[in-house]
Order: sequence, then structure tokens, then C-alpha cells
Amino acid sequence: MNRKMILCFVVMCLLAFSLQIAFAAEAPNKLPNIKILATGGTIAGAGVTSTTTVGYTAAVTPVGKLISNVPELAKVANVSGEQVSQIASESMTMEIWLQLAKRVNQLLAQDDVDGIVITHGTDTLEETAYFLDLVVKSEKPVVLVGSMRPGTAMSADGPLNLYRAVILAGTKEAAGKGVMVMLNDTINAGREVTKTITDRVDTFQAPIIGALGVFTGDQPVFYRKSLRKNTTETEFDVTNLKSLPRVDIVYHYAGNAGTMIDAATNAGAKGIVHAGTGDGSIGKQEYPAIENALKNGVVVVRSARVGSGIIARNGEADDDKYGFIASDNLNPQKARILLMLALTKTTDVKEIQRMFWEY
Ligand code: DAS
Repeated sequence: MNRKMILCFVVMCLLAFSLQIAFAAEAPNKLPNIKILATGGTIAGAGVTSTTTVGYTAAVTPVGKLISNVPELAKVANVSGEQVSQIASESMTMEIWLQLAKRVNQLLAQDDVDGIVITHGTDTLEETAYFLDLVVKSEKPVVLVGSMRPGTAMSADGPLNLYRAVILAGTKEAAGKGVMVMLNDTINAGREVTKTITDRVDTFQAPIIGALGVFTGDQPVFYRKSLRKNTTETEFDVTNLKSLPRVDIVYHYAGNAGTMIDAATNAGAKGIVHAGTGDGSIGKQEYPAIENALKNGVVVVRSARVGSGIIARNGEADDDKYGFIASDNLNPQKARILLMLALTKTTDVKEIQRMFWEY
């Protein structure tokens, strides 16, 4: 090969190499941008040994460590984290809810945020999920994730739950499905999901209604979406809210004569959710306390302690006569959330009943 041909070959190689570099530099990173907002919980917990699954300390691992503990996240999304709080979720407050909701809405309004994952304790995860389901003002995916074992435990469920939550938050099909909960291979709706077992990884269920979908490997598969209004479809807006109206839940049981209803009324509750027996039944002995609450302007919602099923309006109580609201199929802790938000708009019981049938 003469000198000219060699020179030509070298120039061609250099050209090919520089084009390759140029294309590589140009190739946009097609991964979704996912923000992880950490609030605490077992998913951020640590135990003394690898077999400690009770008696560990919740809410000790910071969000940066949660992310670096799962290097696989970088393969499925561009993730960044913020520490909103660091608490076991039995200690969740309305102030943190409002702060979280405002931050979620702020981030989702940004073009460079495609979805949000919120790491959270499992005890009140279903409540935060439903609250956000009613006040987030975006169709972009918002996914709450927790774990039942601390990250230090053998077969910890947190890392895989987090990895899948990030995939879900970056999945186009997940948009417009309301706030979701991702644990144990299952995708649940924030409205219906509830913690059903104190200490097992399959604790989150949606009784009677069922899950939205499941994960098979790294692939989320949806089978349904909630028909109830959520996120951008709701009339609730936290933008200017500094606090939420006080709503207490009162549990009914044999022999109960309404002491806790009086206590809630005297504490200034604006609403009471009655966790009735059976189909939301109220004991005869409770009525003096309930009538006193109504006289003091307290709005009363009838739910049930049994955990699932519809509360029939005018079934076990004369809702029309007393102005009670039937909670539809919302359990007491979910009914409380909707009643709190309803009371930011109205005290009209007919309007509030409408909301329980729409959301
Ligand atoms: N105490 C529980 C909580 O933080 C721990 C957990 O399950 O996340 O909700």
C-alpha cells in the first residue's frame, strides 16, 4: 500500500471516530427524570442484625443512601432525591402533608420532572397516598413506596420496591391513573389500598376492588384504572391552605355510650368519622353525644370498622333525618381525609355527600 493510500485510510478512521464521538455526545439520555421525595419509614430503617425484622429503627437512612443502595436505579431513570422529613409514619402530621403536596405540585409543574416517587412508612402510607390523590394537580405519575423489612434485613423488600416504583413513575402508561402505591410486585390505587396485615410483605391490598396492576420482572402491567375523580379532576387545592380542618375518628364497640364523640366535639372537631359496627351502625347509647355534636355544627360521616364494603345511605341510620353522610366504600381513615378536604370547601352535608360519591 503506497503512502497516499495509508494517509487516506488514517483520515477515514479519524473521521469515523470523530463522528462516533459526535453522535454519542448528541444522543439524548432518553431515561425519565424521577424525583425521589423521602419521608422516612421502614424503607429507611435499620436493624442490629440481618435477621432483625422487628425492633429495628425506622427513618434513619437518608435519601442519598436509599438511592446509592440501589445502583440499578441509574439504568432506568435519572434520579435525584430530597429529604422532606425523616419520621416513622405513625407520626405523620398534617403540616408535612401540606408541605409534601405543595412540593409535589411544584416539581410536577417543571418540564424536567417526569414523575415522583415518595418513600414512606407503611403505617399511614395509605392515608398520604389518598390525600395526594385528591390534591396533586398533574397527570404525571406519583408513586408511594415503602417496605415491611428494614434495608439491613435478609430479603429486605425495600430496594426492589424502590426500583420498581421508579420504573413505574417513569412509565407513560402510569400517567393519569391517580396516585399509586407500589409494594410487593403490586400496583395499587391510593384511593382503595389499605394495610391489612401488621407484619407481612403482602400487607397492602385493595379489598373487593383489587389492584390496578402488577409487575412482571421490570415490566408494569395494568388491568384497570379507578373510575373515581382524582388529581387534576378534583375541586380541592392546597396552594393557599395553611392547615386542615380538625376531623376525628371515633371507633364504635359494644357498650360504647359516645364518650369519645363528646371528647372530639369538646376538642373542637369540625368533623367526626364514626367507625361503626357492621354496615356503619350507631349504638342507641351514642345518640345523645352525636346530637350534641350536630348541634355544635360538627359534620358526621358514617364509615365502618369492618374495613371494606359500602356504607348504605339510610341503611343502618336515618341519614336524611340527622344529616349524616355515608362514606361510600371509604374506610374511616380514608373518609377522614375526604371530609377534611370537603370542609375546606363547604359544611353543606348534601354537597359533602356528593363528594363522597364522586371521589
Ligand atoms: N412504623 C412504620 C412506619 O414508619 C414502619 C414502616 O412499616 O414503615 O410506618
